[in-house]
Amino acid sequence: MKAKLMHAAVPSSEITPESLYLSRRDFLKAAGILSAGAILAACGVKTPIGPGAAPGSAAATPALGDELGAAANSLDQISNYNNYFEFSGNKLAVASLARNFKTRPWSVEVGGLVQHPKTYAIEELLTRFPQTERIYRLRCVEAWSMVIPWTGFELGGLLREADPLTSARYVSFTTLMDRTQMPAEGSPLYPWPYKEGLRLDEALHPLTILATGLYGGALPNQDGAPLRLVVPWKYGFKSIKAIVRIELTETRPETFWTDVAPEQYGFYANVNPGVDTPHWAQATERRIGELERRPTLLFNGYAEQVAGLYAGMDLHANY
Ligand SMILES: Nc1nc2c(c(=O)[nH]1)N[C@H]1C(S)=C(S)[C@@H](COP(=O)(O)O)O[C@H]1N2
Ligand SMILES: [Mo]
Repeated sequence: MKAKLMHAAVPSSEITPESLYLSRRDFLKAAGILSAGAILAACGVKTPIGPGAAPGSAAATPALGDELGAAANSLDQISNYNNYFEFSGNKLAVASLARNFKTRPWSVEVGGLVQHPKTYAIEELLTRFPQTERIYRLRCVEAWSMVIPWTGFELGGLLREADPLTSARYVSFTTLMDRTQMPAEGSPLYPWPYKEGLRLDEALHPLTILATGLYGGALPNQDGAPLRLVVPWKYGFKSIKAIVRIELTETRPETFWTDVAPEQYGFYANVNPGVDTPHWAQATERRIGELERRPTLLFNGYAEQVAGLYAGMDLHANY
């Protein structure tokens, strides 16, 4: 029943059933076309070398997982447990409320402090920038997490095309404002539309992507279709959904949750087991589908790639 709900959200022609996706990958692996190492290298992640990592061993492991060996969450889990306050604060209700959300026509305005401001049709973004697969952990500040096989493209490619002026230091992102489709945007409790922001160097980091799909198929509406930011080393609220505007700015942009409760949601929001936030202890997390809690990793396990961005910064004061 859940699976039907989920598939209804995206035209079935655009969805690759999870089982088909996995078996196709097995085929590619067996044929030597795709190796776990190749996938990880594409993610900028070093493949572990050791007794368990002999060449060919990947083909014997059918499950899809992250570079730390954790299995990916199922499409059913990823598309039925969602934070998307424009539709509902109830994670289990978002999928059905977002079912008829219109993702076409869709355009994204790129502007602000750039040489080449431009409004892109979503189709152009999908064809112009190379789409890659990234299996990332998503860690919500509420202390739950998932492993998600995204399709998407590096935000850096788009920003380089826009060509930021030397005065540009931040990037701001804005979600669609449309009360007819997103009922909660009529609520006076929140400062709509949803906004997020990154420092320019964070936005240009190769791990930062704009996601356009999941499990080789289209991005379900509830996960932020047609275009959604993914910054895997930061709490999930930075990964803004249904983006319509990307703007380069000189000063730090206002962001939705920081505006709602600054003591709770910092601008940086780097995953950090050593810095508790007022409502949630952050040392451990619940991976959706697991019973035992697991330890939370500094920068969500991406420290090797991103810690350098914060050299010399006090991570407690700047959370
Ligand atoms: N526009 C918008 N983007 C959003 C949110 C939201 O409410 N509105 N929720 C954020 C939060 S808190 C999280 S944890 C992730 C959840 O992504 P998922 O539902 O695909 O797992 O989306 C983020 N992006
Ligand atoms: Mo979140």
